[in-house]
Amino acid sequence: MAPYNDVAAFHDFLRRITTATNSNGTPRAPRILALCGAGLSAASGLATFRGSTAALWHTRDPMQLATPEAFAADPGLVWRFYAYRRHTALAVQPNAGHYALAALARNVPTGSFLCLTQNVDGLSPRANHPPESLRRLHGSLFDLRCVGFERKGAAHCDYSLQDDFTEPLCPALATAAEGVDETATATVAARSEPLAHIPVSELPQCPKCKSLLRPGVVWFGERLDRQMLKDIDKWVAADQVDLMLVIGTSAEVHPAASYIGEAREAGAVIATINLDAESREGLQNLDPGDFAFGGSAADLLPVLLEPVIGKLES
Ligand code: BJW
Repeated sequence: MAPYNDVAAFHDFLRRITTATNSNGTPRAPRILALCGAGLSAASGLATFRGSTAALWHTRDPMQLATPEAFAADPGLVWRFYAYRRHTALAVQPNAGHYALAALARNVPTGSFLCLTQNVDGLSPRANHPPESLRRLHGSLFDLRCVGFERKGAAHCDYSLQDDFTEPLCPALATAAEGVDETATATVAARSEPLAHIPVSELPQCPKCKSLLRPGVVWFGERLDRQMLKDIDKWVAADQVDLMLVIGTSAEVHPAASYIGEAREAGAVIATINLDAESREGLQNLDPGDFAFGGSAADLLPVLLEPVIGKLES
């Protein structure tokens, strides 16, 4: 058996699944699932959450800010963090990894490729990834919704807004990106000075009910969009999955990470593309026939997917 990091063997496998035929000789569409994480956007200059390229924001752990509890305790602080993230995401460009996945979606029959991204940075849509093959599991930095969205009864408010790229969202958040080097992952360097408190009255407000708006992302303990999860489950259950690409994710967060096991149960060969993929830990969960490519997703994806997408224009 070829070694796990044999690019030629991966190319052969990819050609085999994309040119397969049914027993009656008709073409059989491949079934490819991808799970992407922050590592996909690292080469664009965005920090990851965990691992060696992870970063702190004003000495705070992003994981302590990405919670409903943090927002309830200090919405101004959490909004500052997201204003900074919006600003940084808009200041960088999609990389060759985003473009390669978008090209894969365009070069296989409709419905053959489903790309699940945990990233909220909007770089896959900006690389023109066809929306019908992309599921944004954890929402988007550029979606907003009323805090009343989660409430029941009279306090419920259904206001939400997609793709709002306004900068700054309100005057109080104008300084959130101050002192930021817009191109490097090191930007969120620890800065220990206290941040000025922003009162709720100065934060983005719901135009419908005047409550607070919040970022349209999924925080810990929050439910992912139910319909989206149902659709993904339906896609996975529909037939054998040939290939699961696990790209730039620590695969620590569920339910996203659970799709790796589900794809394996549906017959998929797993191909991991991650800086750490060939470390001892990275190779631990490899089954015979799986692939693991250690390196940057931006460098590896265009090469690995070449049999289907051709050479990416640079
Ligand atoms: C490179 C690279 C390069 C670097 N090239 N690679 C089952 C078991 C245990 C726990 C749970 C479970 N089910 C649910 C839970 C609880 C919880 C959870 O998973 N906890 C775990 C941490 C233990 N899950 C939840 O709470 C979820 N909700 C839920 O399950 O609700 C259930 C419910 C039901 C009914 C009612 C109510 C609720 C929600 C999870 C939401 C996650 N949200 C965040 C924040 C989003 C907003 C924001 O961005 O601020 O999503 S957390 C954060 O982690 C973010 C990411 O999308 C996510 C994943 O991180 P990711 O992308 O993998 O990044 P990193 O940094 O971890 O990894 C980067 C990788 O890239 C590394 O491996 C590097 O090596 C690599 N890399 N450079 C390639 N150039």
